[in-house]
Amino acid sequence: MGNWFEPYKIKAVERIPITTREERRAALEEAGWNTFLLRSDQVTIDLLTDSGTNAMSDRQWAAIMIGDEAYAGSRNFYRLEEAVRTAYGYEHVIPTHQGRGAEHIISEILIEAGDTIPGNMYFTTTRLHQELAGGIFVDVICEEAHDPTSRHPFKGDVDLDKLEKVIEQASRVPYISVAGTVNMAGGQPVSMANLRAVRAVADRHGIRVILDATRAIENAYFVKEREPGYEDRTIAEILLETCNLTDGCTMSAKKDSLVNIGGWLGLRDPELAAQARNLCVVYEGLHTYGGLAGRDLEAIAVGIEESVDYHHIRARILQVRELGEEIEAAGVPIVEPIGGHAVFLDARRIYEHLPQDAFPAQRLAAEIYLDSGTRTMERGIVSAGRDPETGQHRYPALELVRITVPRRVYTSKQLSAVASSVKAVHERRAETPGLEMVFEPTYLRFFQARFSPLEQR
Ligand code: P71
Repeated sequence: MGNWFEPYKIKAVERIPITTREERRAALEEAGWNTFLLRSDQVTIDLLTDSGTNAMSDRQWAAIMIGDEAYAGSRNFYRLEEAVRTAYGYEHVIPTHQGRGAEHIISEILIEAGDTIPGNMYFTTTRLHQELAGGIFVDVICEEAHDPTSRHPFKGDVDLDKLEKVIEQASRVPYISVAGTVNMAGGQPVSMANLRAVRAVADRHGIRVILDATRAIENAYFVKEREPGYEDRTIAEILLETCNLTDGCTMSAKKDSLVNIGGWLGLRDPELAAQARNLCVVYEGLHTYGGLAGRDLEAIAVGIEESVDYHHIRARILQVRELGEEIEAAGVPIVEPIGGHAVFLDARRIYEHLPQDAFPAQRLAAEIYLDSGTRTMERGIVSAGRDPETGQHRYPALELVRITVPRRVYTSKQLSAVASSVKAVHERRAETPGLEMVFEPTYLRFFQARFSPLEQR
């Protein structure tokens, strides 16, 4: 791995709450055993997500002060547009309040009832917007992605045979949905070679490719690290090459771009862009602010510039990897290889005695919180939701807990403490029962579902 260290120094700090086990038990009961329902004041180390939880730089805080809060035509919008054109290469930029705002707009524009959208594994909000627009998402990710033990270097790759078959059988495919890195597969990258092949398939069938660029910079780091021919290319070059293979992208700036809120839709086709700007005013706000303040737009622009810095992205990826290696060294089963934004615990193998409908990953996330006040996230059967056709649970192959690392926020010493906690929870695995779901909301149930613990069988 080589020596790495954080390429920054810390100018402001925030006190974190230290709690007792009794307090955490009470908090968990109150939260229905769902880490999404905990208050952050009850959380010591918050590894729920890397989304919007980043630490901004002094330059970004300075950018906040030059926010131009004009309703229309804010100068910060043009600054963001320029930053996106330079780094991502899309001519048309439509700001949105966050990633799902962009997903909503692109889905509504491109998808007609009965359409099929193939993609390299679902993401919760992405798929939901595709479904709400009348489409059906079909997973065409490579088989290795469903196997937590496979060490394939690019587990985000599309299985080209699956893709061809889906296209052949579909009545219409408006676009191929490609993400890099693939969140639900464990933050796994897609290779440039695979992306080029996907582009070729799309061209042959006259289909668009829409990228989920949310963590495309993390993807670029893996490409530089692992893909022959890319060792000497810069992160910026790889990012641009990635985007050049696509017709547009949705972006949650809350991840790669080192901000706390924001997103955008990038497009090349001026006709589509005009439609998107029009829907933007319906759902988000005028097309030069998209639900964001001018200061937010400026902070994203600066964040984009900082995010392609090699030393930044290297430290980011290697900090996550170090956490994963420490957990793995304790004998805890994790998803291999360690992904870009998070370490994923394999709850299926940890709680071998629990059936999937006893929500093993949900329980594991709760146990880690009880042990140390560390908040993580379920990424398994609860997240997968129900099949809209049959109303039955979807049973995903991966039943995981995600330990997600915000950018520039926690020290490696803090992450080491998290690794020790995971080890302690793992040692108690045999005596841990599952959960029962006692409240289930209609949409994206993982956010608000409530559970109660099952008695030991
Ligand atoms: C993450 C999130 C935020 C989240 C979303 C849903 C459930 C739990 C947490 C958001 C993503 C993402 C990808 C690949 C689009 C979005 C939506 N991820 N694509 O991982 O990871 O962006 O949150 O800005 O609307 O915790 P948005």
